Amino acid sequence: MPNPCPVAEIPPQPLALILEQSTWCLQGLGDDFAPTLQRGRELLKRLATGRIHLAVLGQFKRGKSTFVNALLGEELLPTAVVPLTAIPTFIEHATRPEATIFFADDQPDETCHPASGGELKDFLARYVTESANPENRLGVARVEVCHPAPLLRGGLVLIDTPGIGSTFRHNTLATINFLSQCDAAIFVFSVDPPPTEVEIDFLKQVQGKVPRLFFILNKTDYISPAERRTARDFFRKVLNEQAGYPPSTALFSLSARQGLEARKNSDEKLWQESGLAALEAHLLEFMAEEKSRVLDQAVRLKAEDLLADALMRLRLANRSLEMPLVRLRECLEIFDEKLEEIDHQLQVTGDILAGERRRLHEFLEKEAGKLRGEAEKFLDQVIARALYREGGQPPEQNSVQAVLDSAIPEYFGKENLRLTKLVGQKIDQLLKPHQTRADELIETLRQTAAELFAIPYHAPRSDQSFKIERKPYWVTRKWSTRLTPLPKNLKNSIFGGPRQQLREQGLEMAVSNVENLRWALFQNIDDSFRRFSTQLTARLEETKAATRRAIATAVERRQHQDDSIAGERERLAAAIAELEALQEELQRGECSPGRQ
Ligand SMILES: Nc1nc2c(ncn2[C@@H]2O[C@H](COP(=O)(O)OP(=O)(O)O)[C@@H](O)[C@H]2O)c(=O)[nH]1
Ligand SMILES: [Mg+2]
Repeated sequence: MPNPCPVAEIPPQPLALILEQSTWCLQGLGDDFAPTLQRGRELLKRLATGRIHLAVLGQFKRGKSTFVNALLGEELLPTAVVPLTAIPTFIEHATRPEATIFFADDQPDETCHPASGGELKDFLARYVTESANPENRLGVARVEVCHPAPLLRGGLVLIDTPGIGSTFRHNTLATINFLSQCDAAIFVFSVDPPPTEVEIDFLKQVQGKVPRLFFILNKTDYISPAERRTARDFFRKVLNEQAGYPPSTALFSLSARQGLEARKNSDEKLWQESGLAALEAHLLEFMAEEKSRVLDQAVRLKAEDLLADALMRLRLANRSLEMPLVRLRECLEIFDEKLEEIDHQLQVTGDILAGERRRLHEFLEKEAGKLRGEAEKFLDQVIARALYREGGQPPEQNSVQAVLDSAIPEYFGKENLRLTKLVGQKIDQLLKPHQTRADELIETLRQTAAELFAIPYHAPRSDQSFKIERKPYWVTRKWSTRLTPLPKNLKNSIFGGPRQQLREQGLEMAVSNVENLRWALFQNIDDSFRRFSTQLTARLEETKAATRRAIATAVERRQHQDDSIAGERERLAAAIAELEALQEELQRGECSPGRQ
């Protein structure tokens, strides 16, 4: 057996270079290799544009948006002394600034291609400020901004998040859920209030949920340089003693306001003094180290599979050209029988999946029914309590409305998270065995071909399954909280007075909010199943077509005594040698010290 990790004397070639050479080689192999070539190009692109999601977290008014603005070098995101609406903003690199608003329901996205910097700022303010979009009535789910800031050039995606523990408590929950999809986070404290209970509670919950967490102590311009040291030690101590973070945890003192001023006036000295220069350097270092390590690992495994797949098909074609024609025809027949068997199994899988989907719908109906009952009870109690507080007075609709405005988003926000997670787990649980089975089917196909034609077989090393790459998703939804105004002179009667009517409206509200939630989850189930089936069929078809074509083309040529066979074999042998060398280079890189 060859040594899997030969000692590297010459440093291995960079992964991007190996991939580039592979795509050149694949390019010369004709249309049959077009999908493989495409995959190679995608891997190269992924290496070049690999993204790291960095969330900026903290309680409201700590200076999160000011800090992001300082990094961008302009006052783009709205900042305010009052809390802003609960909408996360994703900022990624592009040469031209641009912003897109995504809505929670079916409204089409809205994009702004600004002619000036001020235009983009005004556009954003229309959607993410409390004054322009109170309580997020417009139903914005997410904002994406493209910006030319050099810091973002390497694939850093900054995410300005709504404050934890602010107006709606479920923001905190949504933040924690969302964190698992981020690569790193910066938590912003500010020197004016000492760490609050909300902050400490949040940080305790976050431990271990995000791979890398940095801390910032903002607004240091309020205090003298001597006090900064004391403040930093104090925050470190609290972080350690109350939230359980190690004493060595990175904590950067800075003034986002000064940083922003420095950037706006191109004042390098102030940029250094503001503390932002040190933080920016740290971020760049983090990006360089972490990003390349994680990406290199993932792309390398995929590249190995891609080369192994291309090599297998080239060897298959080569062997088909040299094999006795009778034996070749026999092999093709056996292979076609195997294909039929696989088609049959695919059909069976399709039937089972349809059944699983039905059962999942039933499960959802049951959960929604349960929730409907609980929500009705909950809202009835909330309204009854609000009415009780008013004693014998005629019910004041505005005060009941205020109670509902805060209770409904919190209650349904929590239920939304719970059910989305539950249904997501069920979908994963149901699809997982089919995914494994589909991977097995594809491998059986390749293995059969390898055995029939006596060529080496390489089991895939990267995770081949159909993982759908998602952008971090912030769970927000518009909940119905509005009471219909009661007629002014409505009196108590046997058909129910104003109290009775308010309680009935509460029940209707419970039903309609649960229905919204049920409908969104229903769509989610159907989407996941549809995507799964389409991808499964496409992948199997691609492997089938590619493998069979390599053999069938050879049969054709042999039957017609094609004169070009000798030349073709030479061409194939050259391509095989080239890809084998690249494969070896890839493996050498994987074993070389310094990686990992
Ligand atoms: N003095 C001072 N004020 C700041 C600093 N950073 C932010 N602020 C102010 O704090 C308030 C809240 O800032 P904002 O960025 O909207 O906070 P967010 O809610 O955490 O996004 C605004 O009035 C900012 O001008 C800072 O470094 N120093
Ligand atoms: Mg903000």
